[in-house]
Amino acid sequence: MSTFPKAVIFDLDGVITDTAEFHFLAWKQLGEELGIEVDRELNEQLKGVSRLQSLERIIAAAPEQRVLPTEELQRLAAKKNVHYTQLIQSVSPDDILPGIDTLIKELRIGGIKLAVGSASRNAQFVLERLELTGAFDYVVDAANIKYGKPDPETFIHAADYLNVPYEACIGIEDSAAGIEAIKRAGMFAVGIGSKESLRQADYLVPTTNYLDMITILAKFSQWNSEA
Ligand code: B16
Ligand code: MG
Repeated sequence: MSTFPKAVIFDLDGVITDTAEFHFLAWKQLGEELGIEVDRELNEQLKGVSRLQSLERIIAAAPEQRVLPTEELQRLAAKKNVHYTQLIQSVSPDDILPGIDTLIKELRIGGIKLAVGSASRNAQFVLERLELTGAFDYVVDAANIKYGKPDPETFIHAADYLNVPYEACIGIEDSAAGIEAIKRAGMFAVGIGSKESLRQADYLVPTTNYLDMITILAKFSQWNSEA
């Protein structure tokens, strides 16, 4: 087994840029329109989860149970996306989270392939706004993914495209669903956030400021030698 990774698959929202906050604000606004409170605790369960599934979780969290027809769910999901796309118009390269630019550059110099594995159908637009489109060898199109996170399909799909064995991949995620997806894909999982929500991560840092290539490679190598 290689002690050096061949690919790193980055999550987008909450890892490369803080659009996770914009998703929260957009769901909160929709929640207010529906009379359902979307607080940060509920929001943790939405991170990394597809738009429609997030909406289903919000509706399930309402004190009184509601059953909405599919067309209504789709209309509400589209409405949330209107709120969200308004918020992301202002995204610029200044919004790349600290440490990410350096990490991308160092990994590229190290000859490691790079991909984005996001559940967001707005990922391409956000990457364009960040002027990062050319930085990755592959960007997973969420529209082509049948089973969203926590299913491993997003990460498997990226590794297959890059032609890299799963155990030679590192996934970086800020969501519990995403960390579970990376682990189910048989990859090394770097978590950004708290131990309470990202228990399954192989290596955890509180914020992207702490992402350092040398440490990540050392932790990966240790994980591989223990496997
Ligand atoms: P959209 P990630 C995920 O992106 C977000 O974490 C999640 O909150 C959102 O619901 C999902 O994308 C779908 O996004 O509505 O833009 O298609 O974290 O996987 O990069
Ligand atoms: Mg995320």
